[in-house]
Amino acid sequence: MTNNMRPLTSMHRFGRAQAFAFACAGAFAFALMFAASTPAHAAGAAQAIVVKNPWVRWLPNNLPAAGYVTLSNNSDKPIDLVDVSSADYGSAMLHQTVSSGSTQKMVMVDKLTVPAHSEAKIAPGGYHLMLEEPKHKIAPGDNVRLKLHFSDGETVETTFPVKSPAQAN
Ligand SMILES: [Cu+2]
Repeated sequence: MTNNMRPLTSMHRFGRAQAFAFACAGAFAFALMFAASTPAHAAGAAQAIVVKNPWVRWLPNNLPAAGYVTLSNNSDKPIDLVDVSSADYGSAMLHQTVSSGSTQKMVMVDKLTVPAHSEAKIAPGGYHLMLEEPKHKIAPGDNVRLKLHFSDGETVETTFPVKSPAQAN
């Protein structure tokens, strides 16, 4: 137990960012330690984009599902989400819900900018990741994988828990 505690103590001298990068370097034990307090992110070098609160709203009767997520940009430059793909859906697109008068429609969007040191929310009523042509049966309680492609060349693949409209509140 004493041996286990020593690295934890020395880690307090690191800043949070350094500690986070350290976890990314592949130290599995540290990754586990930080799992509770840090958002989900892809493995590898320190990422400019961090993905938070991913989830998919499932609809019955083969209606399209919608993916929602908050994108946080830790870099000094704006970064665009430019594409979405999925191992679980044949079609994945970035859509935006727009109101004109009393009607709403959704339009395809070719990018979503995440401002430097800020966030962009893909959330109900605004943007969504339109998910169609499921490659296998997908139901609430499942997890699906979506890959987000960014203008800086990075891709982030993340697990999205699938929820029913009731679970999504
Ligand atoms: Cu849509």
